Amino acid sequence: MPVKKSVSIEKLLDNAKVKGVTDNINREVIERRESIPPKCGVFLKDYTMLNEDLDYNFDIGKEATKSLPKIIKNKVQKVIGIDSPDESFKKEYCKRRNIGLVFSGGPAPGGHNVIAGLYDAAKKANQNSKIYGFLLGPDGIIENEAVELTDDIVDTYRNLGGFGMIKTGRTKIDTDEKMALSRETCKQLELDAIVIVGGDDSNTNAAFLAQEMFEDGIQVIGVPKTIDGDIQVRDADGQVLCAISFGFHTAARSFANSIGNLCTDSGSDVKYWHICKVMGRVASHLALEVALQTHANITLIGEDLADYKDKERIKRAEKENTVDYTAYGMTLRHLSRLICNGIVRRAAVGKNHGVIVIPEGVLEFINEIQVFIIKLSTIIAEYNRSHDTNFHSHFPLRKDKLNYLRGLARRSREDESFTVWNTRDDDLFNVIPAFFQEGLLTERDSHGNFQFSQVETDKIIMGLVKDYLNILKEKGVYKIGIKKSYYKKALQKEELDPDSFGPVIFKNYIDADFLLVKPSIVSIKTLKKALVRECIIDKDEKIPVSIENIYKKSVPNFKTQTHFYGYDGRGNDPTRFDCNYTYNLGLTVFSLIANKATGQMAAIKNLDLDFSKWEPVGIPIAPLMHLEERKGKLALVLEKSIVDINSNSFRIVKALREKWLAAEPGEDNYRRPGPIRFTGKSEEDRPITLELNAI
Ligand code: FBP
Repeated sequence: MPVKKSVSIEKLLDNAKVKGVTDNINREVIERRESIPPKCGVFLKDYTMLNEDLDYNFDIGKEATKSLPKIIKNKVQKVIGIDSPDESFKKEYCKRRNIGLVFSGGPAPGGHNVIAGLYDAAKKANQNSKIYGFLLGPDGIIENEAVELTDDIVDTYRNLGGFGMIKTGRTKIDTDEKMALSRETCKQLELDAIVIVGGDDSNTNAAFLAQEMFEDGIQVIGVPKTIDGDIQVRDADGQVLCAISFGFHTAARSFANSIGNLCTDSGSDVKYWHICKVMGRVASHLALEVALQTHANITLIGEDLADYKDKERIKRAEKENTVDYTAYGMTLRHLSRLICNGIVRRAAVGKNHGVIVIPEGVLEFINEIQVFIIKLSTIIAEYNRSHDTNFHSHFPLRKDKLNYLRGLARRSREDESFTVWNTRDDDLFNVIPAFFQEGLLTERDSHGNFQFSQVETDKIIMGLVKDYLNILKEKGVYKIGIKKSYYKKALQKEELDPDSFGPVIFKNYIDADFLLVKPSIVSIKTLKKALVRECIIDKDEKIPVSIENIYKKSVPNFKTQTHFYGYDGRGNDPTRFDCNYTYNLGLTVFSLIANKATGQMAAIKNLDLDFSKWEPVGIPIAPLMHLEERKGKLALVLEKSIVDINSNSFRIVKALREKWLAAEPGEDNYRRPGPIRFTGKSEEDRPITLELNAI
């Protein structure tokens, strides 16, 4: 046979087709880059102005009034489009400006469109305006590391995910020195305004910067970013101003696509429970949306666990005229029992497989864990404050950290006023698994937050679940149900009478579709004993092959695969909802700047309604701030929104929980969300949570 001469690699790499398919840029990217999102009605006009909307009220705290006097009286501002304002307005609106923008915290899909919206609006008003992107987060402001954005840079990232254009970081501008350096940067770049695109902590930062730079005439505007979805703003009367932060929809859809695929796999291969941890440092919004998108069999919602009340304990305590604080909130043990219950019930109808969704921050809602987190955060912060070195560098090993804690427990025995770590805390801490101790002692982020993404939440919960399932297996409670028709067929093949064996082996032979082996039969030995006792076989006879096989099929093997969904969803290209939302947030930012606002957060009202009803607004940040425990001390911060257990979305998930567990014969009730689609009409217009909460 003639040998075909292969083409040289140089020639191959030069081939047009090879070049096309190995290029960094594909059709999806080109389509995304070329697409300009629709603008809200007000932005179709040449100019915009702001109208104070006095229908919104806030419960303003004393501390916020004291610390943020220059911006505390800010009101909600509605953006209005205007065609032909007077000349002086036009002149001010279109004056040449220098604006700096920074990403702060974890990436969230849509950030690039905030820049694109701001850039387009600023350049439309004045071609000579400059937009600077600070590099690597707030460090870029402190160190004056900035890049002037150009058409080329901005066009490269339109509608694309990540924060790659200027990167991000988690530094906090929280000392006089960092503040002075930031002010210096603003002076050097002759900035008129700084835009901080970030989560609750970063918007808190924005408020303090706005206060600090008020006299300098530098405006500071925040933008609500975080995949966690925990920046949701309502006024004191519950009127919604910002229904969700940007990035949430994309991350949830991305997680849901993967988890939906696991539902399909689980129902096909029928041998694994897929354990899916999903991001969300504290609140369970992402898990809730994933539940609605996929109908996974079990979804934990942290806020729901915290709300649990053990009625029996409460009654018992009431009778004794005392209060049992442990009756409020679910314990880890109780939670593991509930999960086991779902697993055992599904197994009973032949489904020893399924999908469990666990929010990364769920432990924050478990009382006993929360106590440890607060105590250890206080200890670490106190150590860092009073020593030259950092707690984690001084005690790099777990055993050193444990020794330090033991020392504190000793101190508590000698000094009654020292209560932060006592002997009981130390004893309890020492019996938890090493990897979990490691997790609880992990370094806090620069805002003093506990980093849940570093903790193997799923491992902790599933460890307890596995232990208890083993107990249930030994007790003969955890069994796989055998379809009656299958059992009968198997026995008839061996010419045995199913009706004489059935009542001896199964506890529900007469009236069930799925047969459950009696709890007393937990081994081949006990199976034989039962058959001999009922004189179905002789002592010396072997168990019939089909009976032994059926028994073996009834013995569960709990096999899991664990998955973590977080960074992947954060890096996904944005959904159309997030593309449109963020582009209009960028336009709103410019409108706020051009109209002299400061200390405001750009937002879009009515996200739950049709796009034509979206209303760009500025929300005052200072009135939203309240005191919260951070690094062991009370600090003024923007409140995080957690899942409201009275919301429609949660109540609906709760009501459908049993259906989605599908612990009954028949198919599961999974939903296939499919991948994020930039074009086409098949994707929902907004998060399902938003749709439901708006009803
Ligand atoms: P932000 O609140 O900064 O947007 O970040 C959210 C988040 O993605 C959480 O869901 C997660 O717990 C955390 O960031 C992970 O942090 P890191 O990127 O530092 O690992």
